[in-house]
Amino acid sequence: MNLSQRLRAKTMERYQLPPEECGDAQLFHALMAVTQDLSTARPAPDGARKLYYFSAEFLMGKLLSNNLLALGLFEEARDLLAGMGRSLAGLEEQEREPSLGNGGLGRLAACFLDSIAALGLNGDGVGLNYHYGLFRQKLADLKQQEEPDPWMEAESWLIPTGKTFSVPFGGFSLPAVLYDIAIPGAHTGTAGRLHLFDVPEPAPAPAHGIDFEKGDIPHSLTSFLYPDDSDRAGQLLRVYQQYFLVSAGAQLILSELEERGYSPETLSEHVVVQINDTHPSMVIPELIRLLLERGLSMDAAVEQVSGACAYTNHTILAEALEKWPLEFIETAAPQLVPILQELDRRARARSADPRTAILDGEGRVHMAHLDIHFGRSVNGVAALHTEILKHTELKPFYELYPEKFNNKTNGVTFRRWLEVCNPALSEWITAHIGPEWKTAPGALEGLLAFQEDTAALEELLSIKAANKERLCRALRERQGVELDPASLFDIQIKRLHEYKRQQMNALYVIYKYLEIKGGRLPARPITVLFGAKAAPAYQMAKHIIHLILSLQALIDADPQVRPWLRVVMVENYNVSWAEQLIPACDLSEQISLASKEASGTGNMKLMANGAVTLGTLDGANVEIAQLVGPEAVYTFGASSQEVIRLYQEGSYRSLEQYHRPGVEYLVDFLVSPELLSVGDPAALATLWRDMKHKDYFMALLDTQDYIAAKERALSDFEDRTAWARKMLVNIAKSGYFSSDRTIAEYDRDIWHLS
Ligand code: 26Q
Repeated sequence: MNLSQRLRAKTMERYQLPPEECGDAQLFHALMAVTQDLSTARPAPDGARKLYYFSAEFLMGKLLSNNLLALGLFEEARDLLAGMGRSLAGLEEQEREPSLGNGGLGRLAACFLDSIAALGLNGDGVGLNYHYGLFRQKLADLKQQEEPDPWMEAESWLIPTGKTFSVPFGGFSLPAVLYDIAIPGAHTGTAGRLHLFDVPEPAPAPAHGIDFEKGDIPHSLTSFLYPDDSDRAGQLLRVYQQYFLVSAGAQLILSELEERGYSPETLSEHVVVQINDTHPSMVIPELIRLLLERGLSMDAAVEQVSGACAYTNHTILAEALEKWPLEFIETAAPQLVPILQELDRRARARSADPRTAILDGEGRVHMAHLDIHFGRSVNGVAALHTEILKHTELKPFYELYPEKFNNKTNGVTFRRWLEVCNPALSEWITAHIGPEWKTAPGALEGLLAFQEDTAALEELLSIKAANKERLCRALRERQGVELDPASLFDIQIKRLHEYKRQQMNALYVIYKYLEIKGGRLPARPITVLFGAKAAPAYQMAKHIIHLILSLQALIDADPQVRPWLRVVMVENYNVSWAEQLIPACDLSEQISLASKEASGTGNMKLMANGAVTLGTLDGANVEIAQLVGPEAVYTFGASSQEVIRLYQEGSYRSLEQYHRPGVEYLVDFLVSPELLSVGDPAALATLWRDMKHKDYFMALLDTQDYIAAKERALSDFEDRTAWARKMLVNIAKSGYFSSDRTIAEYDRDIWHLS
């Protein structure tokens, strides 16, 4: 049966209507069901070794287009719907986006599942089924408000499996109910699975905001994803969540091992567990506990588990490295305490250096240390990041276990981030170099042959223009803002964090605003777009959102500036917004303080869609800059070595930077009468004081350099052919950042599945 016949059979069966007579919602659900049937009918890849990718977050995004593409039905579906006067994009309006992740780490896990499936590797994801996901962001009164985001509907991609495992908490146990999401692999006949655990009786959504009964663990355990913030009240619940995930996941591993006919003594031969940051690190003591229960000695259990587990680090921010009070674990999972104490003893026997201990003098468990001592691989997520781990952050561990350390530069799936989100560019690429890039993104380099082809470059510019118009329509419909598609689209989309320095971009907006006020007009209008959520308890991040929204309001109301400069914060930035914003971007803002952004992955998606990067030499920007060369990227700012030195010496003085010429007046604008008349004086004053006196992430250090680099980019943009060439080089060189390449490296160096 072809897709058209399947769809007809489905709508007749469900609604007794032919597809043409169905509403969008009916048609969406029927197409989802067809897609789901075809995905679940596929077998798992085989192999004696199986990977379990453990992650607290999987930011999957909508799945209809993605899964159709993987099944090889994307074009057929598009044409079929077009014949009925509908579109895939229109139907996807009906799909709710599961927001089971904060940002980069969660989206990386989703890209990895897509690539694992596409490479036909025997591997599944293991995570939690948060009912309200990360909060939904509302922007009102120039502030962020948080609301629950109930994404689950009666019909969704979740498949009940009927499997349940019992998780033993201190004082009670709780069934972990397993749901699966099928992950069809592109260009293979197989499918992987995302396993999501849930409580049997989830609590209903809170009436207001995202506060809920944190004590009611049995019902609220999977209510929300904990944002990366400092909300201490929720920390114990987060430990419960983590133990629930790893205990159920470890039991799933051992039951599958048995089903496959292998004994627990052979765990490390048949299982590999990739630990996505430290959030699932308790899987190590939990697997040891379960192996002890199955009769292994402590030595054998430790050996098997250490041989199965591998750890990925995603951060060098000290405050984001998890250290849980042992007392939390004593409450949530007391049975792990003696195992952790034994592992600490063993670690101390290997190294007398107290910096490598698992339990510190303050009764805290260092989760990363657990992974490094009792796992067989430690990887960073970009070349620079891995070097910093080896020589600075994790130096004592690198000295102890140099052979465990390796780099796996992140990647993104080009299926979602180019083929699905930018069909016009995809077709243009195929028209010029053929379809090989779809299975081997390295083939994009073939585009370099068109650098002098002015007709091709013109087409590239038209595609970008059309994508900008598409974004303008979306913003008009969803947010009621009217933008000028002929302006330059300067885009910064990522979680709100001081180290990512959205505040520095805001200082640029102030600079440009004052220039325009002074009669110095830019060559062309500029639209600065932001998309960012702030963790609910992260006050400074919320003040930065407030600053951006205040600038947006100030400029919108100013007839002198508005034609030349616009600022827009998209509400509730998520995967679906990213799919609209990325193809429409001219200038990609990647301006973190050097050494602080482990990799970045938005930078890669934007590059692949023909945006030119304006960035510091941080994370994967370093590799982007090396690949495209100095003509096709704008880099600026202090180097990671300089920044690391400033931190080590404690010699950064924000006030000195503030008094540098060209900085003070920009910072002082935060408390100017103009801005105070729009925004909240208390919030703006707090932010102003913080920038002057703290500036922990050295925004003022790089501000002038940033402004200069951005001015250069804006002026270069006016040579449209030269700019199109930069776009072309970026697209051509982006193939390296395919997550298919990243996953092939994980397999080659760590997993050994194929
Ligand atoms: C920790 C403790 C308690 C509560 C929450 C957390 C927590 C939650 C999420 C800590 C960190 C995260 C998320 C981190 C993250 O997204 N890191 C990003 O990972 C990307 C993929 O490797 C990189 O590209 C980014 O550079 C990195 O910031």
